[in-house]
Amino acid sequence: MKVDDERLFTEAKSILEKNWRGSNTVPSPYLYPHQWNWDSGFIAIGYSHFNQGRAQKEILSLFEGQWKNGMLPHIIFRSNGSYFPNPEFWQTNLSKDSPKIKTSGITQPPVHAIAALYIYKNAKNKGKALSFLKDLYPRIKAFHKYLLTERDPENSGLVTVFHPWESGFDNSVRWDNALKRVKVMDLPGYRRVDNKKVSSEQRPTKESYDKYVYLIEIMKKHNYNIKKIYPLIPFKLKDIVFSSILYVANKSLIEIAELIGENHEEIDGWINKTKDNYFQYFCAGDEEYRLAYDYDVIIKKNVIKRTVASLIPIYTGLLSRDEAEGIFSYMKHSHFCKENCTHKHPVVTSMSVDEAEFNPLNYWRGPIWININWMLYKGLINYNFDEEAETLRKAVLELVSEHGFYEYYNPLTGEGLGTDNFSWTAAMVIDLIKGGENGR
Ligand code: 9WN
Repeated sequence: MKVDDERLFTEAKSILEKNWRGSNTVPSPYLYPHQWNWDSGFIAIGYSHFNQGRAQKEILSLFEGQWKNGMLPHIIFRSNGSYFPNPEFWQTNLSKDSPKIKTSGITQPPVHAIAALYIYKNAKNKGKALSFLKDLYPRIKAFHKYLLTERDPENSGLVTVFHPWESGFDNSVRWDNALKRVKVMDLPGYRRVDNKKVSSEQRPTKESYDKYVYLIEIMKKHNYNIKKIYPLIPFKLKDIVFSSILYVANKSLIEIAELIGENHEEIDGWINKTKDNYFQYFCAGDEEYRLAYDYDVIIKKNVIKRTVASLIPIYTGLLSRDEAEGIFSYMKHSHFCKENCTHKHPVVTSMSVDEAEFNPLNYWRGPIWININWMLYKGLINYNFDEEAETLRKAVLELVSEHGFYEYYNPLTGEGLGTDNFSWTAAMVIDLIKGGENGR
């Protein structure tokens, strides 16, 4: 199918325009009427191609929610739009570190340095972009420092998540075993909104939500004090995607430091620490596929489930060419659509179609997500797999062009799932059309 890039770009742009709320962009007006952490990073990458001012504002407004300990929360509440859990549920005023503005009490993957560098590279007004970087740099650095200290008492350079929502891959099979160990007690009453807005077969189960809520209750009980939470929370994993993004973000932060004349020794130290431990923690000796897996800090074991997270190391550039080739061949034989597909776009699914739990409709348990495919695309480019990268790029654009700007897609049919008019899908499409940083 031939995609009309101009038409797709105009549509994507109009979705971001519609979802813009004066200082930030909602991920989707219907399902997510507030500001989300990693969404804003991806969204800013989209804006960097046509509206420098908005791109900068998107990131700066997000950092208005930063906590005094450096934590950047996963949600900034910006309207009365209905969403559960709402600020009354989070009660972040229990923490001495929370800001005045209403936020959630957990974080999400740090794509902001990557986005900020993008904004600079694509900026028409380099002077303004430099002031933006100067303003933002200490705040991003404080966030990364929080992740590499409070969220890494093991001093590994890899981040521990306390809650599936922190990973951004909420109900992924990656978290199933760890969640089995979470025994819910004294759960407060709560009312979900998500499964009234989107068909519940596409959303996490009640059992998952009970655990999500219970984990937050533990954090509240300890006033969101990480030092108290760390030893006792029953869900604690070194997240391979989160840690990979942080590694790439630290590389961007070094480039930013150089642009604004800051010393980056401390960041060099972080990068080296991540490099030294990445393989030890994430590569579980999977002889058959040589994939990488999250590490469960409590049972000191890897989570051997074949999901798209296992392919994300290609995004870091930490792999040898041989290892990257291994990832790529796996990507082809087990994650791409197979014979039973009615749609033929070779776009990567969130979970291997060969895993028993694969479900084409349910959220992070099978469907295709565009931001993740974007990371894989960037990884392929890094290793000069140009032809393969182009195949993936075209496939993503075809999928969206045929089926619309959805939150996720059924890999068997291409049908859009979750909410429509989804901002990061639009933003990633813009970047794939416009050719990345510096039009690459
Ligand atoms: C909880 C906003 C967010 C994304 C996450 C995605 C989904 C929220 C939810 O939506 O999570 O944070 O209510 O399901 O899983 O990655 O940031 O788009």
